[in-house]
Amino acid sequence: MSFRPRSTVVALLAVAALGLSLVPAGALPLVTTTEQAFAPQLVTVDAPTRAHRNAIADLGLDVTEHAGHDYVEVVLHSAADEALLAANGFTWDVRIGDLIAREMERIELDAAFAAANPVTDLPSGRNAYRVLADFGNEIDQLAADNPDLAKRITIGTSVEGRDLTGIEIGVDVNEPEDGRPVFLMFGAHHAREWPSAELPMEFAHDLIDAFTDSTHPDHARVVDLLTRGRAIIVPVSNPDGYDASRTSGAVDLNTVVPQSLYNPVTILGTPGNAYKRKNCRYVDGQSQPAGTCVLAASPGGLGIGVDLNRNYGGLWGGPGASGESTSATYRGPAPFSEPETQAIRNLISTRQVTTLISNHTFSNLILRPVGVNPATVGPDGSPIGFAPDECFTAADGHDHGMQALGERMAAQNGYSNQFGWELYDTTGTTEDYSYNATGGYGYTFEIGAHEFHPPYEEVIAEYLGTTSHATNVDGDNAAELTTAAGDACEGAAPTHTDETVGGGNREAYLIAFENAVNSATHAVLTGTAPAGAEITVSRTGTFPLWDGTPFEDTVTTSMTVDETGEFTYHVNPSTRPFVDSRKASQLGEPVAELQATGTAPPLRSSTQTLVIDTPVDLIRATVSTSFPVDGQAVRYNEMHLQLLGPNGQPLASATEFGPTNSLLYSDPEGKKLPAGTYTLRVSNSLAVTSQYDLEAYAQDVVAPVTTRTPEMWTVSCDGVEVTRVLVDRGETVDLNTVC
Ligand code: 0X9
Ligand code: ZN
Repeated sequence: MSFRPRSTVVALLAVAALGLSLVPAGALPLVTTTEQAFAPQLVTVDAPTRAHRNAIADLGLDVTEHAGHDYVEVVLHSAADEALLAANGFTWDVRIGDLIAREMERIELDAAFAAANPVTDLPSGRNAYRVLADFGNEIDQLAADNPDLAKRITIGTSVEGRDLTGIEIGVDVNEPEDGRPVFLMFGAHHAREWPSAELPMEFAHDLIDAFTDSTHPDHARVVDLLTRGRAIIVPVSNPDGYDASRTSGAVDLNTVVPQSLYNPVTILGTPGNAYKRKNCRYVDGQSQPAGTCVLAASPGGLGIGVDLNRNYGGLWGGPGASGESTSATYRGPAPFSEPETQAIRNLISTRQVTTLISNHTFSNLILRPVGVNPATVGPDGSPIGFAPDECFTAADGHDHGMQALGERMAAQNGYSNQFGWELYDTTGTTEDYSYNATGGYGYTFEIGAHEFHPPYEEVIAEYLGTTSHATNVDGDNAAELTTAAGDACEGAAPTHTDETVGGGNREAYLIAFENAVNSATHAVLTGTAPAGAEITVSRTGTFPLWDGTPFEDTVTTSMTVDETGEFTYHVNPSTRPFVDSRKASQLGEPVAELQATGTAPPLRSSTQTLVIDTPVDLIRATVSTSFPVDGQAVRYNEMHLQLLGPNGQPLASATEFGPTNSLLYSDPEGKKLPAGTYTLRVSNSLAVTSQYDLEAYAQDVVAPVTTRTPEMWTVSCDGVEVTRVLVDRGETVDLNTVC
């Protein structure tokens, strides 16, 4: 591995800062001197396969989305992080050797930029990052200036009692709900990802400016959008964490105390939490006094809290989410254990959100469901598979699936359009939950090329599209992009091939909003009812957590019929995405199985046999290893797996590095695999332990129990159930006179 020693000056200052502690004595324990003296680093870890990247994330390290075909970037917050990486045999290069020093450099760059540019081309004209209070103040101002168009909404409160504030924008925003669909945007689930709050806030300004200014180039387009739909923007989803990261408390120390390399107050102030990721929950399930978070002992604020983007329901507790509370990806003690995710769940369950973007930083990516490798066998025994709406040929003959929409948005911001799982597995993320529970399209945007919060000038360029992107920042995700998304939607005509490209995230957001109001990509209910009647649609369904426990979600939304006595209700499809498609690929009881322990000495292999008496659809197998170090099970080893047919011919292999290797084999032409004796060969190519566990199953793909168990919306009028209706994506169903 290669280390670049971090600056001695900063190391000394960090130690000096201890003596000048701003933390009230006796509050919470301070971290040890060793941890304080370690400057957080951004390192590029050699990781040639996805399994390497998953393995690094599984160590509980703070893995970023910035990865290429052979590396992933990781934030090392402490000497312990560094030791853990080394102990597991990983090698790395240092990219930003001292994030604290970089933080101060950014502060200086931003101060110079702001001084030279009192006003910028952003819709708000801003020239520097906001602090938490700015968001609420601006939202209040926008609502006060545009009372019929914008209003403040408070969707809940955080662990430390801060408001979760949003802005709702649409024509006649204060009138009762009238059946228009919602485009929803979030920012700052992760504390340190400041641009992810800036861009949605700018989009709020942009929509209002374009609507109110008849000379604005997008005036007609935005009037149309805000007449046909509503935008809801929650710029800061993790206000406690954001505030801690941005200012280390209620005051922005960087504006109060002039910063310089020689100012230790700054070192203990903003940078102390500048790279915090999670929320501010100090002890699972317990409320805490405001201010606990910034005082908590945790290098870089990393250890404290729940990763809100692992805390959502539906497959909660699966791969890519840790059960260890100190991990960067701690999923929390239960799905929706955190008030921040509860509030977002409540919002998504009470409005018809047809398209959603959860903004993050960084890596220039547009990520879409699903979050785990589709070959992974899920809690119901079936492979997770692709999202059923990956491709969707609408009535206009064009492809309006999630892949195609991602592609159109990517043409604007220059990002790579890909699946969430392509870099590493995740479960419990916002868009996986919302898509599973509602069928509304959902994406994660990873804004920016290099850093969690780059100099502000880059934020402006990311919004306006003045950044020059090749395919993505290094061109380094291109290979993964073509393999995963390339041939997904063959046959459907591409949409909007004449669209101008390079319009930045503002244009990508507008395209997403247009998708949200486009009835070709959601569903519509029409009918008549007395003026003033309240029409409610509701659906309850379960989706398993990763351990198989059914987890219930209810969506209940309402609209009021206007004086015409006719209504048009834009809704998501009545059947949730995975309800049908997963049935088709359900696996039957094993016709043959093997559960064995074996040994394969270093650089040697060993074999086991699986005897199959009757032809079968598929064989799947998993080899796993673990070995103890200092009493702890360390799970990374290299056992490769190969499947050989009855005549000894190689059929499939799994050669990734990681705790497990899995393969799944079926006949390429869909024929049954013949009966016979199959061989599983386990090879040990990394000499740490010789013992392995092997499981193998031969199974048929069984037909669905019933041909179709679709879900229906239950429709009520003024609280009285009147009918149940089945409506698909792209369909309009006339309910006639409902009451
Ligand atoms: O890990 C996350 O929560 C997101 N990346 S970040 O660096 N901003 O933390 C990505 C979530 C969706 N991505 C995947 N499914 N991989
Ligand atoms: Zn994030």
